[in-house]
Amino acid sequence: MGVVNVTPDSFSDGGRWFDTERAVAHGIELIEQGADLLDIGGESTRPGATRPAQDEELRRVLPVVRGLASRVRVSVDTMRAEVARQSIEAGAQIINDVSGGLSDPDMHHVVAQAGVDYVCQHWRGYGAVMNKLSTYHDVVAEVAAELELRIEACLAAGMAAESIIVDPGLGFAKTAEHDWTILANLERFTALGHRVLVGASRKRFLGHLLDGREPSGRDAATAAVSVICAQQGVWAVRTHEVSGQRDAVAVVERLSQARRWSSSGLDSTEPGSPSTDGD
Ligand code: PMM
Repeated sequence: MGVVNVTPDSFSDGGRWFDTERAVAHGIELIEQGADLLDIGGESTRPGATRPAQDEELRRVLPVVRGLASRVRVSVDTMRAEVARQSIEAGAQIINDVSGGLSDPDMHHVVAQAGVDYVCQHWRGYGAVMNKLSTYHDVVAEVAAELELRIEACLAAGMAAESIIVDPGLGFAKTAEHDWTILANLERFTALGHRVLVGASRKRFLGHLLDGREPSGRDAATAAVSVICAQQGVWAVRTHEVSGQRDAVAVVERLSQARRWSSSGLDSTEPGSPSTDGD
């Protein structure tokens, strides 16, 4: 899932794609790099961020959705039911709600009525306060339990179980230590029985690991996280850069094919086996 932030203030690419034409061109570039989905967002969720008014969010997002939805599956990153409703009308097939429905009481009903897919992320509060909410005894158990409650709310509003995608929400009311603990226990989230999405791209916990390196220098580390996610059966990773992530996931897929071949007793140099072109 490639990220198209139509915001002046997102932490890793704020302002770069902040007009319709540039945002659509960036989306097309990510499709060319191999993105299967694009996530379009008009509100920065970084710690300390202030929220745009709803009209401003609509003004940022809708033309970009219209410009990209005929080319690829489009997701819209919003916490507002009205933005979700109008985005679906404009062609979005997924609503990515980082608040899991906690921000807007109408969100689950709008999504359920439209019958589109819904990313239900773990969340405890808006960017302005979320760093104060990162207290856990057992982060994996608590995030999984809080997500289960949100899944129940989605189902109660009439969403089909298959349309729900869960996301542990790396960096959302979580310290770097919490993010690593979640990544070390991804099976707890795939065990919830829904598709899982992970958004690690260029995040703070990778910046800490890399001694404070700038967000744009964190893509190789992000690709390493994408490998771990692919190995753990995560359905999608949300990333700012796509080509390196695609390559990383291709290695995991090729390796699991080689494992299947070798465990079935077949030799990869046999006719009809994957290419042996000498590289
Ligand atoms: N992270 C950000 C924004 N939206 N959505 C989901 N589902 N998961 C995430 O981890 C996530 C998200 C923050 O990153 P950005 O400012 O680079 O968009």
